[in-house]
Amino acid sequence: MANTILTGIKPTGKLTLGNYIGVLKNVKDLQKQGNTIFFIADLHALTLPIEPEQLRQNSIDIACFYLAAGFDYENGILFLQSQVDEHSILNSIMQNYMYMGELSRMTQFKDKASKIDNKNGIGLGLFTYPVLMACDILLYDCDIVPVGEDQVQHVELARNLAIRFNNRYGETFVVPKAQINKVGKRIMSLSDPSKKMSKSDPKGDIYLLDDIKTIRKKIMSAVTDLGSDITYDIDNKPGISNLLTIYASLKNISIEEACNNFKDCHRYGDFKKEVADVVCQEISKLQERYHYMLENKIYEKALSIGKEKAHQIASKTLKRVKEKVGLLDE
Ligand code: ATP
Ligand code: LTN
Repeated sequence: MANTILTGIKPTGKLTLGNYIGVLKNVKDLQKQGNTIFFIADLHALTLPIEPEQLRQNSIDIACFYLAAGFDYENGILFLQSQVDEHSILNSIMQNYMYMGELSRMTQFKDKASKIDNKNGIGLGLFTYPVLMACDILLYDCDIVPVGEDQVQHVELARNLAIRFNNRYGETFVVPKAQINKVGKRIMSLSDPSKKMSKSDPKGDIYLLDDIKTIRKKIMSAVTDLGSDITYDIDNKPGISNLLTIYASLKNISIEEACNNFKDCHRYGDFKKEVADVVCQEISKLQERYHYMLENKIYEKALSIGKEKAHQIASKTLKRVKEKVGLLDE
């Protein structure tokens, strides 16, 4: 049987080059590898304060970017998490099988909670985030969850939860596995290459909707390291290594091949110009397709078909779970 591949992006802010390289860029290839289910994790975006209008706009943007990246919604499923009620219902069942100790060890929780000044004002949803994320995954019997490196810990938790539930009630859930990119699993900030490029913590990062001139400028002024050789060395040359990763992943080549392309280059400026060319070319094509999806409202059709298809699958899983735990179904 074909694999089921599922992933989500939360509409917390404007999408970055990190999101593109980590997930969006692979959408087309993933679709060749199995049944694909992609969604917009809008309920997850509520775990930190966000303006309603911003949330709505970000959600539409993500749908358009999935489509612009080449997602074929007739042969896969694209939907909004909040429009498929089964996510929330399964969440209220599964939270009883996840332990507080496990949740408090999650790096994302510790990281995001540490940035909130008022420690009494940390929402419960931020803490229980991985339960809902596990439900997103388990509802669709999916085998593979392609994510950036930062999300692997959450997928592991979903895996443990599935195994725990199956042990208690018998085979119910497919046990999922995270899949990370060989190149580009963690794109770093251009202004501080010790930090992840992240849409909710802007650090001079490249946004997919930045104008092309701005993107070029940001790359040309990216923080680099001492020396002038173009070599991959995360510890001593984090800035250059990050630019090499961006270059290699957009050109679909290995880091070794990328280094080889620049073995005779001894000027950071020349190297950055080539990286900028590659990024600008790719992003300008993407932007063109994004505008097409937005202006022609293609996303509305994709989401409305996707919602129905997602509901069909999710309702079957939920029924199975309700039966197992002893909840009466009609
Ligand atoms: P936030 O800043 O709100 O935590 P984010 O930018 O990390 O968001 P998500 O919605 O959490 O974005 O991520 C969507 C997908 O993009 C995830 O699979 C995530 O791992 C991946 N991703 C995000 N940032 C990067 C990055 N810098 N490098 C590689 N992959 C990334
Ligand atoms: N937590 C993820 C978004 C997300 C997700 C999921 C990814 C929510 N539910 C299920 C994969 C599978 C993130 O922050 N990128």
